[in-house]
Amino acid sequence: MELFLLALSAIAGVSALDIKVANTGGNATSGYAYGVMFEDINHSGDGGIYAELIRNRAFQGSTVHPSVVDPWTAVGSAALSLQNLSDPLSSALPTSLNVAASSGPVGISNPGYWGIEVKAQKYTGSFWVKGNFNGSFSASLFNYLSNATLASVEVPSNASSNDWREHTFTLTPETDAANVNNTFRITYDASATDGSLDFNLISLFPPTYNDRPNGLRIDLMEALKGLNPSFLRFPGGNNLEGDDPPYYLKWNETIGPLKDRPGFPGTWTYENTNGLGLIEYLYWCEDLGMEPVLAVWAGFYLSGPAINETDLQPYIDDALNELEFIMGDASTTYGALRTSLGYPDPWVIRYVEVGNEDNLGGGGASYESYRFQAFRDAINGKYPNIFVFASTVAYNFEETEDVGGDYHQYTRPDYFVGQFGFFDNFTTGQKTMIGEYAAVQPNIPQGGGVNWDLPKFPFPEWIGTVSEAVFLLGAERNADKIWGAAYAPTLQNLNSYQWTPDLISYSASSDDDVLSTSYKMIELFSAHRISEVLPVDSPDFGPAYYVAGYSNSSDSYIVKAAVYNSTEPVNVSVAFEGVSEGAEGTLTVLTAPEATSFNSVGSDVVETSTTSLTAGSDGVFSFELPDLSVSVLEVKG
Ligand SMILES: *[C@@H]1O[C@H](CO)[C@@H](O)[C@H](O)[C@H]1NC(C)=O
Ligand SMILES: *[C@@H]1O[C@H](CO)[C@@H](O)[C@H](O)[C@H]1NC(C)=O
Ligand SMILES: *[C@@H]1O[C@H](CO)[C@@H](O)[C@H](O)[C@H]1NC(C)=O
Ligand SMILES: *[C@@H]1O[C@H](CO)[C@@H](O)[C@H](O)[C@H]1NC(C)=O
Ligand SMILES: *[C@@H]1O[C@H](CO)[C@@H](O)[C@H](O)[C@H]1NC(C)=O
Ligand SMILES: *[C@@H]1O[C@H](CO)[C@@H](O)[C@H](O)[C@H]1NC(C)=O
Ligand SMILES: *[C@@H]1O[C@H](CO)[C@@H](O)[C@H](O)[C@H]1NC(C)=O
Ligand SMILES: *[C@@H]1O[C@H](CO)[C@@H](O)[C@H](O)[C@H]1NC(C)=O
Ligand SMILES: *[C@@H]1O[C@H](CO)[C@@H](O)[C@H](O)[C@H]1NC(C)=O
Ligand SMILES: *[C@@H]1O[C@H](CO)[C@@H](O)[C@H](O)[C@H]1NC(C)=O
Ligand SMILES: *[C@@H]1O[C@H](CO)[C@@H](O)[C@H](O)[C@H]1NC(C)=O
Ligand SMILES: CC(=O)N[C@H]1CO[C@H](CO)[C@@H](O)[C@@H]1O
Repeated sequence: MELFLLALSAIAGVSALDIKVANTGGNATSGYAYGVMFEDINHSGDGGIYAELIRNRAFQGSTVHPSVVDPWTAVGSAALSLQNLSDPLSSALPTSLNVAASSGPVGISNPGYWGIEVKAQKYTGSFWVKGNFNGSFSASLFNYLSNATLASVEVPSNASSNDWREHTFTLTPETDAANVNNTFRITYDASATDGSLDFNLISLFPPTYNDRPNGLRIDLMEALKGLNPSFLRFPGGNNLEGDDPPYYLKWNETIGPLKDRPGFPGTWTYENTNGLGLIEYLYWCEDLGMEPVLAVWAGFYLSGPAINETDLQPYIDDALNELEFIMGDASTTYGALRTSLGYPDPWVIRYVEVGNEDNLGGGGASYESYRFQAFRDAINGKYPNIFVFASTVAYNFEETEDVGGDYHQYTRPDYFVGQFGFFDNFTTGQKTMIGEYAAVQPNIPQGGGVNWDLPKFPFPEWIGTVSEAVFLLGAERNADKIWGAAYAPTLQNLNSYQWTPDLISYSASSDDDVLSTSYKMIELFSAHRISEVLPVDSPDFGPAYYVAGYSNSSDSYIVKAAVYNSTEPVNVSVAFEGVSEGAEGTLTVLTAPEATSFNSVGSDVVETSTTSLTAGSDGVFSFELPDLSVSVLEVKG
């Protein structure tokens, strides 16, 4: 490659960075992707982005998490108990709630996922009931601090002791409630019953993103949209794998009517409803313009054991069935199933990950020797255009050149910065994604990586965010090999979580969403996509780290940078080949008051400065970048 050389006068200052960016000779990227990683951790799905407001709506349970009545409580003198009726609502939902009372106004009350946000908007609800009742149910939203009924609707009973009957209703409060200390209630006059009624699958949805039935929470979808994400990796994560036989995330149990979804014990201490299922994930991708990156179960539970090679075929077939369900037309068995569920148009899958972190927990030997290869061969045998990749970069598979991997890193800021050059030695054939990364603990004098026995940051901290930026720049410089990156975990319900730090935190109130410092950094980088990484004359990294490139979507030159561990501001001069004196550029710089600053409910510490710059003689842009800053310079081509 021919480098463009330019004489620059040396700039005074301890830290200086002079770079000259060529306009040819770079590597095209595959549109380096900032994406989203998802699994149901921290009530990310149930009680998170899945908009269902009722917690424990169908009394789902397992040997791991037996069914419970909690958090339902009785209204009036009713006695609540769980029962497995001989004629359940469905085989998937065998357990229901018996409400016994002989007289008076009685019923059941649910506090939602640590509150229910009530606004002047339309709520859509339903419940199933069995038993004799001549009268009307009352469905209502109730504030338990003021005892005010916020909205109420009469639902004429169609109940019968012969079979389960679904009742549907809408509720439209006239005003926004003052707080989320609200419950949803169903009440009725017990004297018009035979002494008890059985309830199941009691559901209430607010408006959802793009008005999807069984859809997603609007504020959290908008937060994700702000990241301009390219892909969604789902449905896990550890949650895909399951802890112990026979429980893992079975795609076929996450489709169809909610009454046919049994749920399962996820790996993060609670029973998943499976309301957020395969179709919902695909609409999520569609609605945010994200490429689906589908992880399939690879024959390994987190606790071990791996499925033996001779027993693996049914699971491989199952992955093929899943792909046929998503992509097949109505003439195929599973394409016909999808069509019968009301989704005639197939989706397209181009990326499949085999399992999750299969180097951990004792699954490595079987993964390397037969599991990965068997899934990949079968999937590519039927779908040659799908990029099937491994869940780790730990192994040399037989055909090293063709095998892509998934690199995960949770570490400390200094360690991340030390990894700036980590991807330089990867090969283009490896085509790696960074499926999970986060700075999770503060630096320690002796250096080194994470210590899982010690506490983690409660929220992403600024020094960690800057270190992640350095790491991402090291990856983006190698964007011909590293095709995308996703922070993890993405979502956290502040009222019940297992893991910190997280990218976006929230509670029942959409006013309290926390977009972390790392969110702000990714938002900036993701808004400036590089389609070609351009060579830089005399690269010199640290304390300023950077990547330079061209964006064909905005026809502009871009330099993304992060400054870490500098004792004073770095004087930067950037010249772009072909850009001359007087050219206009925009510099956006993110900083925070302290290395330890973090965003929390109601507080955003990230300061954004946007400056217009004009190229001086020889097309040089000169500016200063402070320590612990993240920045983007954009110059229209
Ligand atoms: C219902 O059946 C499940 C599965 O057999 C069992 O674990 C549970 O204890 C039963 N619940 C009740 C209330 O009988
Ligand atoms: C109101 O709801 C919030 C959020 O769930 C909770 O933290 C708080 O304790 C509740 N207040 C009362 C008085 O129940
Ligand atoms: C709400 O009702 C409960 C139970 O009847 C009562 O104890 C409480 O004082 C009431 N609160 C208000 C604000 O009226
Ligand atoms: C009552 O239930 C029966 C049996 O499921 C159904 O055919 C009928 O349409 C229902 N009526 C109403 C008003 O929902
Ligand atoms: C409901 O009404 C029907 C017909 O009027 C009557 O036969 C039945 O006994 C009533 N059931 C109850 C629980 O009141
Ligand atoms: C879903 O598929 C798995 C694996 O093939 C199977 O074990 C399970 O029984 C299926 N579930 C249902 C409800 O058919
Ligand atoms: C794998 O095969 C061995 C030997 O036949 C057997 O002992 C073991 O139980 C099998 N493992 C599983 C998970 O089926
Ligand atoms: C940052 O500076 C500290 C203190 O001098 C040093 O211990 C650490 O190694 C430096 N980190 C990096 C990534 O350069
Ligand atoms: C990359 O490879 C070179 C040459 O083998 C080696 O010196 C260097 O340490 C490697 N870099 C990393 C980050 O592994
Ligand atoms: C931009 O470049 C990428 C490759 O880096 C290519 O895939 C894409 O088609 C290009 N887009 C346009 C509009 O030229
Ligand atoms: C382009 O890719 C090649 C091969 O991976 C690498 O040697 C070179 O440094 C890359 N160029 C840029 C500008 O990153
Ligand atoms: C750490 C933590 O908050 N874990 C909670 C996750 O959610 C489950 C179910 O709501 C709780 O039981 C855990 O305590």
